[in-house]
Amino acid sequence: MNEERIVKTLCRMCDDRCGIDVHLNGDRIVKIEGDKSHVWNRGRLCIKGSHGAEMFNSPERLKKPLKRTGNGFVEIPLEQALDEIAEKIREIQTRYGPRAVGVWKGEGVGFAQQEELARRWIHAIGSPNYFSNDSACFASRWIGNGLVLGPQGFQADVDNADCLIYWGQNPPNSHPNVTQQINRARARGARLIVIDVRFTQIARLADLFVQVRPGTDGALALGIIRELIANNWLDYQFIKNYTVGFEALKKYAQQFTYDYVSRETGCDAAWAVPQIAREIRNSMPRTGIVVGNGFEHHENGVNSIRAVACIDGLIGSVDRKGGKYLPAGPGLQELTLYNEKPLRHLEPLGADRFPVQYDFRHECHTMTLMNTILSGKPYPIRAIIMTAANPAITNPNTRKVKKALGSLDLLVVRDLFLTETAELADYVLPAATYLERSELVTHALFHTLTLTRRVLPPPEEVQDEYQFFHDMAHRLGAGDYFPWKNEDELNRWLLADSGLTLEQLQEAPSGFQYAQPRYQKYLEQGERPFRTPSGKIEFTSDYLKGYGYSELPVYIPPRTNIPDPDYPYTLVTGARKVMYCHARGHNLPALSQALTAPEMELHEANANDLGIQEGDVVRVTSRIGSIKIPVHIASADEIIPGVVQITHGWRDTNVNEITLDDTFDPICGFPVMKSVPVRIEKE
Ligand SMILES: Nc1nc2c(c(=O)[nH]1)N[C@H]1C(S)=C(S)[C@@H](COP(=O)(O)OP(=O)(O)OC[C@H]3O[C@@H](n4cnc5c(=O)[nH]c(N)nc54)[C@H](O)[C@@H]3O)O[C@H]1N2
Ligand SMILES: Nc1nc2c(c(=O)[nH]1)N[C@H]1C(S)=C(S)[C@@H](COP(=O)(O)OP(=O)(O)OC[C@H]3O[C@@H](n4cnc5c(=O)[nH]c(N)nc54)[C@H](O)[C@@H]3O)O[C@H]1N2
Ligand code: SF4
Ligand SMILES: [Mo]
Repeated sequence: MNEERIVKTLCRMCDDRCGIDVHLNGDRIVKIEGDKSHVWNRGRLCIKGSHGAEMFNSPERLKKPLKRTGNGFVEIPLEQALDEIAEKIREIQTRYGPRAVGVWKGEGVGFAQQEELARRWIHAIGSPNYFSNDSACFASRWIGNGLVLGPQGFQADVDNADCLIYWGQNPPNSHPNVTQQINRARARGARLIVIDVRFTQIARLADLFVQVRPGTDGALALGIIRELIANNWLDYQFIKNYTVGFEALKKYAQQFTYDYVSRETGCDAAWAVPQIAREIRNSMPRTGIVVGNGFEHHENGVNSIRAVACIDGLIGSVDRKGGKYLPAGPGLQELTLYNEKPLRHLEPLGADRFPVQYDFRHECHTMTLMNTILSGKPYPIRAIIMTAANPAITNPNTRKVKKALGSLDLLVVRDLFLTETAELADYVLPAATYLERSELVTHALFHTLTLTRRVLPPPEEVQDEYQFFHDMAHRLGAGDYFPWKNEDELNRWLLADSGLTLEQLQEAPSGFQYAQPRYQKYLEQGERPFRTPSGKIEFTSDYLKGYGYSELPVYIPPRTNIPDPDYPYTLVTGARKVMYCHARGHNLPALSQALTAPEMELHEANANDLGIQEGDVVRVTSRIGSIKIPVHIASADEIIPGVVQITHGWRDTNVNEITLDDTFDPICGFPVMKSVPVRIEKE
């Protein structure tokens, strides 16, 4: 009989990176438990993490490459699949030019190393067309914060904050460990403010909950700015020495009176604004403000995020203990080729219309991609190599996504399962899971670096991300960019300048602490300590002005504030459910049993108007289509009247069939997935 053994590594069922103990019996994973010694999750796991073995052992997991034929998919050997794919890529690049091929990385492999491999590969073969789930995730927060503070990884220092503001984020569902951090902070007396359109789980813990209409956070933030300025609750020394644009912001914020903010947000601003401002003043500078995905899917997201980041500058919480802290990175080598082989002259797709997105993220625009595939304009894109993404469920306007991806000359999908997107592919390649690869993962807030373990080798014809991009680059004459024989060699190279070794990391399976926290680093960094164009915190941005945008974080009311008689409701999507990560997990019994069906949250007053009872099926129609879905009636105050919420990720009731792919935040190009005008009818 085999003895049970435990291997420590990190969970990647979502991107939260909890420490896990993987229990093995021989070469079988029998269970996964939380790593009690891990600084982040301290032994806890969410339901997804503790069922990682179910995904790993799933009978539905792909183990062989599939090729589409006239009779559907057939299994073919890996080497043949790679040869044929490389040949097709060569043909397409010869016929249409190098940029006719793109790569698309999804949330399934997270960010950092695996993302950088995809970026490296596409540049190595001469195309600038890198796409990812980032076009609808987190990039707009990066840009909004980056425009004000500089594009670095500022994070709320939750463990040391005296006041925490969770704004458009619900950690119990999306970041369970953050909830524990918040609980610990509250136990030592920190205050908690939550601002959301829904009375969420985190709102239930809050000292102060403020409910706003979708897409109106910018108005509230500017109202708070006005209040802070009017009361002199500011860090004048910091403003004087380290910021630009204060007078212009002060002048602009004057319009954000209680009346105006109340009208826009729907909250009682005369009550909410002074209370929030006073809480901020009482904890200054130990105020940790977190903005979530709730800000991102609106036409005014970046400017709303900028307005919130301005508060950090006004109260001098930037890089302060308990404020908006800037942790040090581990100093890994750069895998991407943007410096070595910049390809902007090849017109990365969407960079002309959304140059800020490209400047900050070196990322193309997935909604433009769908139109480009279908129209051939501004130039043909005929092949997409996709890994760890399922945009046939997760991108807006999924009917168009399916049409576009299905019409490519070559679609290759690397996944663990035959997803809705994989079903459109010419080749489906089975991918290694997080338990079958080894990568360097940073928990910046704790300054730890972890080398994740290859708990088991992948099955014979299943490749990790590195091996795939390596083999493909070598077949396409770009092997020089992928000189490392395997992931271990790559990891060693990544560490070369960091002063760390693989061996050191191997000896610290729950993470190696590479640095100690240090605050106010800007004091030591001369005249231009922040990475903005001016080197200071930018309340106004000349850079944005240069592209024709407003220099101020202006608030433009969302269109949904004036209801369209044909589409009188505002659809918010994507509120996370703890058992699923986007379209993932729905095929795993333990997770799907925890929540068996999607539903639409509807305010009880609206339900009464429409004559709808709990569980009734309604038709929800936007200007691009309809879906049918059962209703959950939210009691008064749980959701704002006139607003409905549907979570994405379901195959048969896919809300992204009705989200819009042609209405964008003008700065970052994000689609409106949280302010979609819809009509609701009882079926
Ligand atoms: N279980 C699980 N965890 C996940 C994911 C998952 O799919 N499942 N996805 C991961 C990913 S990729 C991401 S990006 C993060 C996202 O993580 P979060 O940002 O934490 O997303 P949510 O927890 O859904 O919180 C979004 C909140 O915004 C609110 N909201 C919507 N519109 C508005 C608005 O206009 N203003 C305000 N103030 N609030 C608004 C919603 O009601 C919701 O409560 O979660 C990550 N974690
Ligand atoms: N309406 C609406 N839509 C949204 C959102 C919203 O709030 N509302 N949120 C958006 C956000 S924030 C995001 S991040 C996107 C996410 O969108 P996607 O990137 O499409 O994310 P997933 O649906 O999780 O798809 C990940 C895929 O990776 C596969 N996978 C898992 N592990 C591995 C691995 O190790 N290797 C490989 N190769 N594949 C793996 C999974 O099986 C799954 O099919 O969705 C967006 N879509
Ligand atoms: S939050 Fe859950 S799914 Fe995400 S890493 Fe932690 S245990 Fe895994
Ligand atoms: Mo995301």
